[in-house]
Amino acid sequence: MRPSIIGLVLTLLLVLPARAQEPAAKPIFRLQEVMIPMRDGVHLQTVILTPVDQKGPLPILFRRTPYGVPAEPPKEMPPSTKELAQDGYVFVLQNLRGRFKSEGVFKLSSEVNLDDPKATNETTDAYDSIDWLVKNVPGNNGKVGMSGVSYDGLTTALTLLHPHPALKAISEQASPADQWMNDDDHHYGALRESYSFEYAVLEQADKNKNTHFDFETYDTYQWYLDLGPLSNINAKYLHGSVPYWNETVEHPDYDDFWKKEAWVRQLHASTVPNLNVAGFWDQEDPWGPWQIFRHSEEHDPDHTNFMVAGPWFHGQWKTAKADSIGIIPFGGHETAREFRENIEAPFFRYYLHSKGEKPRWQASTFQSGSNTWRTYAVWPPKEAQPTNLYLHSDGTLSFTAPLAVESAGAGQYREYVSDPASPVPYRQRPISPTYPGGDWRTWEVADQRFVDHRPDVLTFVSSTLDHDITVTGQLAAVLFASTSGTDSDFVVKLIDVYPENAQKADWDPEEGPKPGQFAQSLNGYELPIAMEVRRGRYLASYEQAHPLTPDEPVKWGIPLRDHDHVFVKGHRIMVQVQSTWFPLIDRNPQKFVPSIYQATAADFVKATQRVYCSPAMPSHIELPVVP
Ligand code: PG9
Repeated sequence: MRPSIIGLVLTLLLVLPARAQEPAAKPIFRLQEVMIPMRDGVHLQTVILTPVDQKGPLPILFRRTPYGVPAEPPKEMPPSTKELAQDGYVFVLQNLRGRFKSEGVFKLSSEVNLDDPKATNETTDAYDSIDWLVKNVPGNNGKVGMSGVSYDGLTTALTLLHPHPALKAISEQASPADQWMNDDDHHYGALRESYSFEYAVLEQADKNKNTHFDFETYDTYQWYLDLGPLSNINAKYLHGSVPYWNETVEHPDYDDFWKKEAWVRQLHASTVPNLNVAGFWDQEDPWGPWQIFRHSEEHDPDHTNFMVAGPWFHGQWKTAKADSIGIIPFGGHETAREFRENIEAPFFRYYLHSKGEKPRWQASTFQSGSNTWRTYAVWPPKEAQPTNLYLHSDGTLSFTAPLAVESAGAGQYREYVSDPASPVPYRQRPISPTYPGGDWRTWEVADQRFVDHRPDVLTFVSSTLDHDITVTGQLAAVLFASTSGTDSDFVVKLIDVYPENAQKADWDPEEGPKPGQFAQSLNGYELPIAMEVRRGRYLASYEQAHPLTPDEPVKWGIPLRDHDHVFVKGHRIMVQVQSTWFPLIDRNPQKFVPSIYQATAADFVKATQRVYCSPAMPSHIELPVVP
């Protein structure tokens, strides 16, 4: 027996009997369930968790969720709230109207009509609940905070439109702001097919649970392909039973329905101190927090609007450590714990316990590539210089614009055929369902070599960098591109290519890698930094779809969101361009039809796509380079 095994056996012999006699852990909170009345008489199921060792008055930390509230008090603090709990809070959790035991109808809606005094919505429900809580929860100090991730972040953020006076601080984390423009359901009008379908089922198929759609096919790529036109979702599966899905397919364009959903359009000031939190690799709501931050910045004389962003998947800052994402390490940092300890807990401590100090920065990020925490007096930092990185027709990328000589004749462009019958997968197949979580969480950091070889993916790559390139701020792509069809999508990916020898092999030189281990290496890894899609029919107007003119090159502006990343010396920069991204984005028929959601199988046609790289039409990426 090896010494370590002997030690383990002894430890088990000593510890196990002792453990068996240990009394069960005592709850650290008392749990009380109440039904809180709203202004229209609807009651909402609410759980109040009071610390058993409460000494004096405490602030309330309130979270409103569609996902269910606990029936039992926790025996130990979950990692997500450990650091906060040390300051002492009464935690309150509430099911949204129409979910679980809460009365009323769950509309999956962010519409807030402040002009209608009779209307109820998530803003008024939060207001009425806070009013009840400060009057009825024993031992509260009259100060309420709200925070939550994603839907719970949305219900937090919606309080900004009409906050209760007792609401002293909030932290919206990964809240959507405009579901047609760039959050969970669409990106610039391109439907996030797999996500919006699976999420609508998750939340609206059954009031009393979160429902996972039962796919008959293991690889969901195959399921969505076999489904054919999108109208088959209702025809074959839902039969009109899921209201949000019906609304989605009835409103393809950016019409009044979506504009009302886009609640952030009503926000023009910082109305409550707010710590906005975003993940750079958030696969659901990477954009909303930046919009909420920017809208609040329109009037913030007291500097109460803050932005934090890190290299995280959706909600990863609430996991125990976040010392890596996928196989990308964060240089020894436990970014989630560090965020909670150094930013989130002090923020609420200052506003709800009147202790410590207010953040001195406007934005703080964990910058990827350099793996360091940064703070910024203003975002984006003034010193960032807009710098163009050009696509060349020989497949290279460089900071010099294309010359006339290199782009004579067919050298003006590169082309490929996009076939909706064989769309480019958005991540390596087999593609698991979106829920429960699984691989979905980290698909945005997946190595893009899995599509390198496809004839319908164009690749442009720079030479090896001889110095670090830091990009901090908003990125964008500008493509000059044409299609032989009358509608089409272009997807752009900005990629950080690791050196071939980024990492030493850590396998036995004799035995070689264990199964699967060879692929788990950073050598030559193609890490996406920014990715986005645009749909041709909405190039001229979001409100009214227009056909494209076949083979006529036009300018495609493709915003790539806010980032803070260092492309490190020795790496290369890559750009991939493609026209399908399936089943994340529904297939564009490539033939203009009034609504893609009503397209028939015969409408889906192949198209020849051209990306121009000439002095007159220099496709490029706009990078905010910090000198
Ligand atoms: N991304 C989810 C969501 C938020 C808001 C509206 C719809 C969906 C979530 O994770 O909660």
